[in-house]
Amino acid sequence: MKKDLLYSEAAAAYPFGSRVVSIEPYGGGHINDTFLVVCTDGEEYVLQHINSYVFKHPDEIMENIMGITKFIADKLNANGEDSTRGTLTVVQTTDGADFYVDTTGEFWRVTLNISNTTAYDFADSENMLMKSGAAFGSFQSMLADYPAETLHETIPHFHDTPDRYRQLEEAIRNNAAGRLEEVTAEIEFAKARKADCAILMDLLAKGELPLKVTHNDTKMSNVLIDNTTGDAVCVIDLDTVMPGLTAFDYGDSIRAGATTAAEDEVDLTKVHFSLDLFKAYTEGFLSAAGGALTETEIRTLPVGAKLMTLEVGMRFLADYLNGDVYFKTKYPQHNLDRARNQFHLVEEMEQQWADMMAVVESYL
Ligand code: GN1
Ligand code: MG
Repeated sequence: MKKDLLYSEAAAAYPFGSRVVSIEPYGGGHINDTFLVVCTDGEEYVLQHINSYVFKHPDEIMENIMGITKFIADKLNANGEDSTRGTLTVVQTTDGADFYVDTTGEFWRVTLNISNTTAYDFADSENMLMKSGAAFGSFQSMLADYPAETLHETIPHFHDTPDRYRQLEEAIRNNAAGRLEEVTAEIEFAKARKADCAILMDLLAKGELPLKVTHNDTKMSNVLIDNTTGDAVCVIDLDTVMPGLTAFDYGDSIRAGATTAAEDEVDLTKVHFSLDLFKAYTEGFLSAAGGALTETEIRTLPVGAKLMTLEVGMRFLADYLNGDVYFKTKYPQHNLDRARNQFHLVEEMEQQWADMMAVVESYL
């Protein structure tokens, strides 16, 4: 049973005092619970409950986030840029802590809200997607000299696609929600791609792809876009910043951004992989991060796109079989609809594979 969220208790741990005008649910994340706190002086804060089912060590997440945001802020400030817009700023409790643990043991944090910005579920133009690509590309280059060995692995094997395949097999064996018969076609779809799952992890094991500090959850909605200028202002949702492959970040952005419909669009005739959006993102990402990438990293970017899409499709499918215990859902078939949507995109990527390869190879 889900506990009641003690958001008022959490808010009271912060120096808002009697200035609070409203606390309302905010954003569309699938994992954490997010609230916007508006104060009398117009100041806005983001209050978040960290999902303790998904994140077993929220204190380690906060240690990562403090380290990363300070590191980026120092670079932005040295460059004369406003770090309170360019990166997240964690607000301390009245006791001077970086997070608050409520009376039921749940973890909370507060960051400054970055005003006059929007998080889009999917890009509404090539230009917007290109800008998000540049934002994630420069996020990765800004962290290129971050001491990676100090980062906690917040979710082990997060983008280990063969391990995600194994988790799907486990969900099939358990059939915990009794939904197995409904998903025969989807299971076949994943099984037919079992060998593909290992491509990136094998190259990593052979030392042919380097480990970097990556964001790992680079969907369009994790970049804030300025409402006035249309520029990408800030990369958010730093819970999964961990050592990873460039192809993870690039690939997850493509799966979420180079599509003509939202991740849970049910009408698959509206869901298409868009080569134009793919080109736009690639241009943005490689303009910011490309200089530091090896030839193998660049050549395997399309593999990242396909595998991140297949992987999250398998995760949605496994969660459907497990009874929707991981991702937030709005209706019973939600996870299955998401899985079908993502598998449909995988299929379209496979059809346009030669064109995708040609785009990235033009950067070599
Ligand atoms: C989750 O937290 P949120 O909604 O940004 C998930 C990602 C998935 C994404 C699919 C920690 O991201 O891995 O790609 O949903 N995050 C975690 O929309 O599992
Ligand atoms: Mg997230």
